[in-house]
Amino acid sequence: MTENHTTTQTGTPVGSDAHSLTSGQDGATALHDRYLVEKLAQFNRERIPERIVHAKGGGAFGEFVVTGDVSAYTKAAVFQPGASTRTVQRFSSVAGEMGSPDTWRDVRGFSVKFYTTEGNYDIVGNNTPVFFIRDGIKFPDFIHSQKRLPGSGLRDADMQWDFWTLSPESAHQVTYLMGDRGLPRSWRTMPGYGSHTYQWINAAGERFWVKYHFHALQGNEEMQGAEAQRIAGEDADYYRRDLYEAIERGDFPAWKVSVQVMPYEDAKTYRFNPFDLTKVWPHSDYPLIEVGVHTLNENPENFFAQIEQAAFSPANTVPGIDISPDKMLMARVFSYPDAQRYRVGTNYNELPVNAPVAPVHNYSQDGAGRHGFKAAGAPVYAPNSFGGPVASAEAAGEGSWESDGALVRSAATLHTEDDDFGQAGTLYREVYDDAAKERFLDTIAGAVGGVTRDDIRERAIQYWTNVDAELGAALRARLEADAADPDQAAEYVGVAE
Ligand code: HDE
Repeated sequence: MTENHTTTQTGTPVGSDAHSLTSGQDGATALHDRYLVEKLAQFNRERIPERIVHAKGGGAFGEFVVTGDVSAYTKAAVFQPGASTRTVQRFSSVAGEMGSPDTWRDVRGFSVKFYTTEGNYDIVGNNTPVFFIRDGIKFPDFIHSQKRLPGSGLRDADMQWDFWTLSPESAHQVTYLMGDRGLPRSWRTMPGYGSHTYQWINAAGERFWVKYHFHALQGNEEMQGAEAQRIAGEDADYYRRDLYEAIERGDFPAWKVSVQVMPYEDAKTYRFNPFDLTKVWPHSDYPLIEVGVHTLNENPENFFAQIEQAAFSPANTVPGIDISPDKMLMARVFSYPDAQRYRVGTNYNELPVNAPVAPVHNYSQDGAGRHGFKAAGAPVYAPNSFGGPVASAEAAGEGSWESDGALVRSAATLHTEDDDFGQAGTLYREVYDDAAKERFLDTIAGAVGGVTRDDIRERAIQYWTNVDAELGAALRARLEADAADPDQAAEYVGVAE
């Protein structure tokens, strides 16, 4: 028997990959053809549930090299001068299913797992610095409104705009989505953000609030609606192919990583609530500080094993980095490990793509698909007198903050400039140039034009009026003109597909 003979899953040689075992050439198939049964059974189980959001994506391995000195703000080994750390990154679209076209208008996911010496650190962000909502309790409703109608299974502009206009905190993110950021040219030419505010802790125990920014060294490039529409039909895997081919030819994409750092005490009096994910911190308030460069330099050998099963989580933090009182972030640190246990399996962290390079010591054990195990005499409980691992007092105090006291269900704020539309208006007026403003009007006119219910359409016009009064008036005029002459109406590419 040579090395290259087909075997069963248990290693015994098989007789044929072409012919089932039958009683005579035209007879019934024998149930005891266990290779046939095994082959069909394995095949039926090839799929795991696709991610409920961010199902379509791609990724690669890379390296993060520190180029700045942020040791005054964090003691995390991964960010100390001279450190370099292996990583895996996954990019994604949010709303579309696993086979959906890469170039549908959408926000894009930007997840990086750093295999640090102190355990895995994951930044699971997007290509926009804000999000549609500010409390995780709304997330399933938001996603339902962007996915499909229960009856027809179709996406639907009415429910998208119904949710957005009834949740005005979405305006800032929708202004990004309907702008050029909604159609990147490639994953290589888009920025990434941690989006949330995180906490950094330095060696002296001092705390800071930080936001991460990844700027593509390739530059930012987008595409226009008509081109995106065409590509969606021609090559659904346009971004995935672009990344894979670039890395294959040695054209390694890289991002400069910077942070904004806010002193711990500033959070209480800053003009915006720094833990509200619908807000940015203007750079004039907190400038960017260089941390390092992240380069993707190695394609996966196996997409399923290394990218589909990659399990990212904002709960994966390391000493010197923790979460903040952002209600979205607190919901996410519960949700992601839960998603992985369901989607990949209880022991997902044992898979090579998810396993840390730092050793794992704790008293969890067993479960489906367990691979690693404790030595025969190792203690299986804590506390114990047998030299088992003990929790560290140093880790116990980290990542804390003062809370307001009583348990409440409200979002009252003391921050002076916390309204839903202000920063969206600033983005539209001050960041978009005239050409970008025109494209923006085209896009929202196309999108709102897909709304069939008059009350929702009217609310959408009001929503954009709240962002910018002139924009609202221009949108109303445009929708009226489009209604009078439907042939001239802009074709809308994207979320309302
Ligand atoms: Fe996610 N999100 N999300 N999300 N998200 C998932 O995790 C969730 C949010 C983001 O490349 C899921 O493994 C909740 C914000 C990315 O594998 C799930 C809330 C941001 C990815 C989940 C949010 C993101 C996900 C789907 C509200 C940007 C892809 C399966 C509290 C700052 C990760 C999975 C990858 C994936 C839940 C909000 C980014 C279900 C509950 C905000 C990039 O766990």
